Amino acid sequence: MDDQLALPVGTTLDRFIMRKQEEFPYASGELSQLLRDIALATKIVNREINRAGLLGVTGTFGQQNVQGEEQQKLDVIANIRFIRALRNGGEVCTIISEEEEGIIQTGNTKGKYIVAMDPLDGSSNIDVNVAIGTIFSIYRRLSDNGVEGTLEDCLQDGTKQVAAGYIIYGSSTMLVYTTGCGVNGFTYEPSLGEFFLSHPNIKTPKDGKIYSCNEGNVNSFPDGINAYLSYCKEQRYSARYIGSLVADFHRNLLKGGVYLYPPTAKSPNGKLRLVYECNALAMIIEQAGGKATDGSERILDKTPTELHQRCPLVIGSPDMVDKVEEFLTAEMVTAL
Ligand code: FDP
Repeated sequence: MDDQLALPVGTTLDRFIMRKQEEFPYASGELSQLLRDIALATKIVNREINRAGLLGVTGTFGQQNVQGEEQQKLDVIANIRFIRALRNGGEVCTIISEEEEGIIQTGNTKGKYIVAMDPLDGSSNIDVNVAIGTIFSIYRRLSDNGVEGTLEDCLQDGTKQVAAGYIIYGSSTMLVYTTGCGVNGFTYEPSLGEFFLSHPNIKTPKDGKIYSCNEGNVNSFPDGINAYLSYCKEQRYSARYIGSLVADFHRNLLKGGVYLYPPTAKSPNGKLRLVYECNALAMIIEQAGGKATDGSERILDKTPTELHQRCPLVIGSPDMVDKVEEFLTAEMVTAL
């Protein structure tokens, strides 16, 4: 009983990052520092989100971002907080953000890393107290140290990510990340101001019974996707769609399921962004034993040509992603 009431607090994120660094004898500690900088920005953004209703920072900012989407005040705040933390940390030379059209130079020309991020994902849920998130990818720069990062540094294949992660601001706040050796999840303890390892070595179920997509778009989904959705109903799967990519992804990662954002009439290339949404989640799901494709091609093999490039996404439990692809292939064969 005593044990249940006073559980040990466990490994902090800082200690975990330090231990992982020690496993690599030549590691310089810069990536570890960068991960700590992200964790610091997360704590600040978490505070702003929790107090948003009281501080009057809900609602729109009055401007559109580069995608023509209405920016929320918290989108802008999160963008500023993350950029500031990465700039002050010193390890990042260049940043790509959903909220900014061009690449952002931090002034740290000796920084070895590039960060691509969606500082606040799921904007439509901000004002209604529903889970939202942050997504990030970390790349090693290709250009020489000592100069500003280049567009080429920012348009690397997803396979080149050295780390990727997300933060979910939900019933509790969690940071989940991978450096290519498995996926680990940390839960924030607000009274201590620390993240603690709560979900070590996350593996996604091989198969699942949850499908997640915006079925309001069925009239313009590809036939193969609609055939798959009919199959889900025949199988009596559960439909679960929050409309915050991070939250939908996180639930399916833990419980087993598939998330789909196919091409639609409004977004013929899908809605999600390859460089700072799809790639990070694709690396995480693969590290957890799952799959991510655009319906036919592995996400991590796609070479981005533009910073804000969109791409269809099918991501989740491997057997479910395979099944979606089977339906899409059958559609192509019948269309021949
Ligand atoms: P949002 O535009 O609200 O920021 O990243 C884009 C995203 O949210 C995802 O988080 C979410 O899954 C998706 O768009 C929701 O799009 P729909 O409203 O078209 O379903």
